[in-house]
Amino acid sequence: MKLYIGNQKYSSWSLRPWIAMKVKGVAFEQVLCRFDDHPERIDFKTFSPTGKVPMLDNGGVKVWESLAILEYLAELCPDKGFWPGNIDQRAHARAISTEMLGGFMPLRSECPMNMARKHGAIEVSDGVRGDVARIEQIWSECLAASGGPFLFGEFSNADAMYAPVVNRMEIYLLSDHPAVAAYSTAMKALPAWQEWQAAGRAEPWIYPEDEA
Ligand SMILES: N[C@@H](CCC(=O)N[C@@H](CS)C(=O)NCC(=O)O)C(=O)O
Repeated sequence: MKLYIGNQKYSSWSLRPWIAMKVKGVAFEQVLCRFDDHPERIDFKTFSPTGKVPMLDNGGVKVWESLAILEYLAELCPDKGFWPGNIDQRAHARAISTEMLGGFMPLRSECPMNMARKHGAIEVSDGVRGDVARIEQIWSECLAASGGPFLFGEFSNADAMYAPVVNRMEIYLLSDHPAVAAYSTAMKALPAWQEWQAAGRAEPWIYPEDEA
């Protein structure tokens, strides 16, 4: 199984299936595809119909779109708990995952994920403040209901979808909500998180458009 990903410093969509596969112990080969115009750059259109990463290739079965990849993995490995086992929790997990996929545009555009950025506040819009408040609500409700340490207890696809937000909250000092602190501590303790972050920090390539 091959997972095509973008730069680990910046590619928040790539992080989602990558961290889920690592945490759940699904073996895969990763293919790093740089965003810039370097001569070694692989043209994303040669492997991905949308020209975007992430893209999973399982013996010729191609799945693109981060949430579709996570759904595929859940079906491929039904015993690994990619989604919560309880139907009510599963519905909730899918709802907040879809909310992440299609929403939070101000946060996503003004506060890009950046694994190597020094921590420091930036000026943000009311839209970002609204997104942060909604995410604080989602995380605090889920953690209160499940008891943590992840949104539905054990790590699930919902956590994969929100993983990049942990970085954004931290580097731009966006929240001092206790649920954000608790959730971030759990996420950052994962060996998979640490592996991704170390790889992102080791990348020498800087893209000004992703440096808020
Ligand atoms: N909705 C897509 C978004 C994918 C996406 O925007 N990927 C970015 C990297 S994080 C990308 O491939 N950008 C390259 C480009 O737009 O040329 C998903 O969930 O996978």
